[in-house]
Amino acid sequence: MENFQTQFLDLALESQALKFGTFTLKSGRQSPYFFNLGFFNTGKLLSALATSYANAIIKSGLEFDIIFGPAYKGIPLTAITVAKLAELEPTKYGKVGYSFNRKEKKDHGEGGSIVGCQLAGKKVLIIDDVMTAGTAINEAFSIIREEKGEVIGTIIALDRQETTADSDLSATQAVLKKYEIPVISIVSLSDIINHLKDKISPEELSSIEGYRKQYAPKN
Ligand code: OMP
Repeated sequence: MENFQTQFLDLALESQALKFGTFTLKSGRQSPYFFNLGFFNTGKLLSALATSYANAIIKSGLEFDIIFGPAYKGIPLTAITVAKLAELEPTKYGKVGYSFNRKEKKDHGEGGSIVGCQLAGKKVLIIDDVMTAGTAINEAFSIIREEKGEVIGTIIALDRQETTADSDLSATQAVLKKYEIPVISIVSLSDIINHLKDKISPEELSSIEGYRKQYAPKN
């Protein structure tokens, strides 16, 4: 694992963004762990979070014009990540734009549902927090297509590596198959298990292992 990944996981534990217990997911599944990126809620944590996203993006080598953050949680994510990329590699990323959607269309002023850079004709990287079944990402795709942008990839903080409701593929594999674009992540469930296996209780570890097995992709 890279430094930015271990630092991210240590901060996730420290800030309690990563919790163990019993949680009901958006999909209705009962999960023994939950990752709430909203707990990265101070300047120090946001700066570290931005560094993690930026490093994962730099490592991926993806080329894009704009980072799009779907409302609401994606909005601060695009802002901090675009700023951090420009700080780390100004020549390559200094001109990358940021953009997000409004949940409700504005009918006065400049109107429209996109704030920041317009997406038409641009290569767009979507940024989001967690991918479980991929529902949130499908919505972002529709918005960008409507605006005539070209999605070239997705970056998320955590890939939970779970199968979607209607296939044997994980949500990230399903996105790759459906849209032919990569989903990159700062960390995955495997990274959580590898890095934290000595830091969490044997009971917590065994329920996470059991959950992983239950929803593991079939290939
Ligand atoms: P999908 O849209 O099904 O991929 O689920 C991802 C969304 O679920 C995230 O954007 C969160 O709103 C929420 N979520 C988390 O934030 N953390 C988790 O660990 C699990 C979920 C979830 O409900 O699956």
